Amino acid sequence: MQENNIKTIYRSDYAAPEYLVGHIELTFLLDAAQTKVKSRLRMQKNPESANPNAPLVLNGEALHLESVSLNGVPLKPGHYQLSDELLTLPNAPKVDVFTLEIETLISPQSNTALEGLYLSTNMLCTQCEAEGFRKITYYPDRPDVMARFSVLLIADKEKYPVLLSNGNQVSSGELKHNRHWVKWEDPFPKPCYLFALVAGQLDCLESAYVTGSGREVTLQIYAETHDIDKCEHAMRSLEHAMRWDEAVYGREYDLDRYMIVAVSHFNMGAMENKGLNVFNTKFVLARGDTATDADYEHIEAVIAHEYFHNWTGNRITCRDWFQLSLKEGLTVFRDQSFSADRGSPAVRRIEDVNLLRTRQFAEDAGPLAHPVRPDSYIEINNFYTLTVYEKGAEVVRMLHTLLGTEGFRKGSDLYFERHDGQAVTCDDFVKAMEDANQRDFTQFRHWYAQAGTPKLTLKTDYDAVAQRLTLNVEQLCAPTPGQPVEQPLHIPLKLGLISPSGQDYALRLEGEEAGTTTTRVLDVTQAQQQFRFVDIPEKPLVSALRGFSAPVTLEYELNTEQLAFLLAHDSDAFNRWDAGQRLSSRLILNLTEEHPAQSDVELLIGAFQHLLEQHWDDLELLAQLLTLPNEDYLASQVKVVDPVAIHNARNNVKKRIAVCLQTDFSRLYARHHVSGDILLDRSGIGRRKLKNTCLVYLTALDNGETSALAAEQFAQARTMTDQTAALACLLRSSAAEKNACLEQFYRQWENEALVIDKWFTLQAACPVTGTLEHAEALLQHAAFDWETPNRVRSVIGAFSQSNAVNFHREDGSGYRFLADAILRLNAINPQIAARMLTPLAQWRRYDTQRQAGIKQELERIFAHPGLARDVYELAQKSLITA
Ligand code: B3K
Ligand code: ZN
Repeated sequence: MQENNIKTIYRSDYAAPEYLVGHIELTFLLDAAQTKVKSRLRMQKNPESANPNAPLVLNGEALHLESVSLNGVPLKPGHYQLSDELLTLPNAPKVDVFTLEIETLISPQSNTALEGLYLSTNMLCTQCEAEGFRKITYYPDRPDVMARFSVLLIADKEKYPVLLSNGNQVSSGELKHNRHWVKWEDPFPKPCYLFALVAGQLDCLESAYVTGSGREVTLQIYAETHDIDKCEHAMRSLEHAMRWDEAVYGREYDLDRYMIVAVSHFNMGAMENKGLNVFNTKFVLARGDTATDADYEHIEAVIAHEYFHNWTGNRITCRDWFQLSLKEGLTVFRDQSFSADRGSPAVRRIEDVNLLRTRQFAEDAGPLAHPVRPDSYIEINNFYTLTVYEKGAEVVRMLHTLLGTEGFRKGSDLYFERHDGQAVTCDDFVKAMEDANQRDFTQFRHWYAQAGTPKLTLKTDYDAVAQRLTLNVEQLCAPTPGQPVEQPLHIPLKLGLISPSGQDYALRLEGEEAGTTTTRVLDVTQAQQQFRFVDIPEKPLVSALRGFSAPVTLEYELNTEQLAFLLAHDSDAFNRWDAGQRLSSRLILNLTEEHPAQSDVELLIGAFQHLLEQHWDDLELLAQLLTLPNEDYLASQVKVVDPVAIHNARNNVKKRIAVCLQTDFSRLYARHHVSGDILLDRSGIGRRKLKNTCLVYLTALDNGETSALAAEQFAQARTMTDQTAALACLLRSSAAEKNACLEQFYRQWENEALVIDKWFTLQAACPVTGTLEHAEALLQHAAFDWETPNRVRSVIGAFSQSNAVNFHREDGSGYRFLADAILRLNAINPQIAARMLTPLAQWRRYDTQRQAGIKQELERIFAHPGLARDVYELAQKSLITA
């Protein structure tokens, strides 16, 4: 346990900064072992400060302070106070502008937490969000202090030929002792979390872009030499994202250069530093033979996400970290809309909702639940959560649904016009949406304040004589510990009514004129509400929550026939898929309770057969419709989760489907499998997704013939999609070839770190018995490295988050494995350690034996001396008794 430095920060304690920084001049004498940082700040007392006598307080951690001077006069230690986290100057000027100069020493190569300035392979780079800048120099490290940055980088010419920072390169030159320098200036004032520098031996892929208004921008992607041939897709993605933001939001890029650097040691996906994005290599590098179709898709989405932050995050930033969703929720919504426009909107929506419903809903129902705009935190890095990101995006999407595309655009235009160059709040965003559309979103704002997933219950009453359907809607907001009474939310309920012959009825509420609309949005605002639809000649089925119009759980009783009917007929692709998921979940979960459900199996198989007989333009969508709900989703449908029973039941259903539809799957596989296929366009992606879905079913039969099919695909694959899909199927089967294939894969890709990550993941996530021992052995593999987050995620993350059946072994050994890893990571990289802890927070969902096993490990973690703040907070909150 760790008790020093544990302090809870409250949103209600927000106060304007005491001092402002107009300009900061940074000089770095770069060296991996020891870097000298000189900072020269032009500062002034904030005229809006509530406390005119407050001292000047600067944040700083793990810094060696060399000197401080004020207006050119060196300060003696008596003139300031220094603690582990703060540098305080009680007598800083209260009125005049003054200059503060500070020199510090830092050691990038010993920085394994990868926050601040650190060494990744041979490259020096930074990560400052949320509070990493304080590990570089003493500074008011908070997002509402915005300053102009000038940065001078000095380094050895051979080790660090490329020297990058934010903004524009203004000059450069040579120095003696084989050193050189480059000076950068960023004309846009920014919070220090957006500062970045990169130094190293890097190659560059360059492209020219002209904005809608004619500004010429140089686009550059930097990577290590052997990776530069894998940057084309990222470049094309960036160009598409830039064009899209111009067309959809009217936003152009604002500097002469846009740089992206791919680094192999990175705590998360990427970082939107102004003009100089730093990326995890995983979200930049792609070549058909090294990256899967899913990788291509994720790269495009993350490149777009970071680019979109230039307006939603950088030009307009957050006032404080409680407002994180202001930039993250909005930017995720923007990247989701972009991806939908680029590919199959239905499939993208299905993927996004799947993530939300399985992972975010679980977070929102567990001990780590918090509102989209949290009220308190101990370690802000713990709040880069699915709730802030994914639920935050759903909240923005609901505003879009309520206002329509035009109204939303009016709102975003006003937001950009009003707040450009400012640090603002979630409330400011909603206010702009309201003011631009003369709407009142007072009630809607509760979405930002209330944690928990609301439940929406629908009941219908059909009056055949009056040809009227009455829809009774009830909303129930989950009580969250420590939260006052929950208020009813403003929920956009998008729906349609489907006739017995499968047609959508025109929707007219009582008292309205007749119209032709077949899908509409109802404003649900009360705890209980009634809607009456007229002119409905026959009893319809409700297609509720079309496109998943609100992040809620839906209770609407439908029998299996009705679900099969919706799967076949709903005009809303998302709801078609959802009906299929509900239908197959019911079947699988019945099996765990050992109810024979032969008729239901037949029903599902009939529904699948019907799908297979239709003509499909969107093969990806067909593949989604044929995929059984994942184990996380199934787990979310039951009160007490038995991961082994769920896994087995799902497998059983999969096998029964495979047996019945073997001929269809084989035929479909043969039709869409093109040996040696490398087509990376949409049609290629759809074909591969569909035929690999067929392969999953076929190999579930686990016979010599199906193993041979997978082995052949593996051997002939020219795309990483086909190679890994085949290998995953082989590893799950009893195929004799599997070890040889694993071996071959390793030898083939030994020098491609990202592919070797896949090699680790495929094994750690494999549901066969004995994977725990295998994962333990993987940690001893020469290529495993505790200091590389991607590698840690590829084994420990994959095992604990994508392998429920092994992780939840009844003897508790899976939990022990994870806890050991967390404690080891605690000393190396607290952010990664804390990320790994989240599966343990879910302990209340399991049976008593598993609960005890998990709790025991949580307690062991919590009792560990020297726990980092990140791990401390999550362990402590997970253990709080409800
Ligand atoms: N803003 C960064 C995340 C920073 C995480 C700090 N622990 C990436 C993104 O959301 O775009
Ligand atoms: Zn983001």
